[in-house]
Amino acid sequence: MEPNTKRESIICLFDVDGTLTKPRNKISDDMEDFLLNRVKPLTKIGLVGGSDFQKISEQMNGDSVLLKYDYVFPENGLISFKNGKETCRQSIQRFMGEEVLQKFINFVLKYLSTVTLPVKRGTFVEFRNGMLNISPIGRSCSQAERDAFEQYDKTHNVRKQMIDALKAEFPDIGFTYSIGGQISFDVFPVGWDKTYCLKHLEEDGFQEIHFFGDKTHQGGNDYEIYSDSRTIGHTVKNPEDTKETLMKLFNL
Ligand code: M1P
Repeated sequence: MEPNTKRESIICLFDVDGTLTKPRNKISDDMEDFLLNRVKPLTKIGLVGGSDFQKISEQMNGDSVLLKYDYVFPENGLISFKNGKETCRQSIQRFMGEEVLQKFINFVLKYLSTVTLPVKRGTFVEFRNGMLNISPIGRSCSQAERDAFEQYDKTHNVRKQMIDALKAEFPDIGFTYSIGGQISFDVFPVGWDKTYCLKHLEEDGFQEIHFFGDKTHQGGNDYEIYSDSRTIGHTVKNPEDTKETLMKLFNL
């Protein structure tokens, strides 16, 4: 890329966990220095993470992250910050409406009341800002119970069967279902993946939107934005690889 690239026309968007930081770690001083002092003078920079702002802030050395990066998009962009100011905030209840949401939750509770498992604990529906997290065993189970449920589910397909039942009951509700962890599955509106943040960039007229992520394979949470026609996707293995990719891209 030309060294005199116009900063206003290009943006580099970064996934956080695994891309700028080691998984569940803080960004290293070296990586932060590189991004802010070598990359930022050449391109706008933004963060798009699946987790909430508090988690992003912890990993990126505190709330000053809002001033260091031109854009910060927690929860895939349901919350949006531009130049340190909040510009947008979306939630599942605002989007779906109470009536629909409650019909859905009531069905979930009814369905779960018919499911018998080796053990069952509490907190079966966790209401988050941008999604419902549903756990047949209950989120308050112990680590040993969590591990046991994961094994049990591999042969009994409790979560898969429940998702099939939800799809059959609510064919037009517009939800996506994702089994990402051990004991639960996530439910969120179609399109509320990382591509959601791109709508906040529309009016800023970028000619190139580069995205860097480590989970760009199908099923990974970077897949949709990585393969979106509006972005130029870069798969990276870890923060060091992100740095190398940026050095090649900007001739650093
Ligand atoms: O990151 C993957 C998943 O991790 C947790 O799942 P579980 O508690 O089932 O292991 C949840 O935070 C879930 O939302 C998330 O997708």
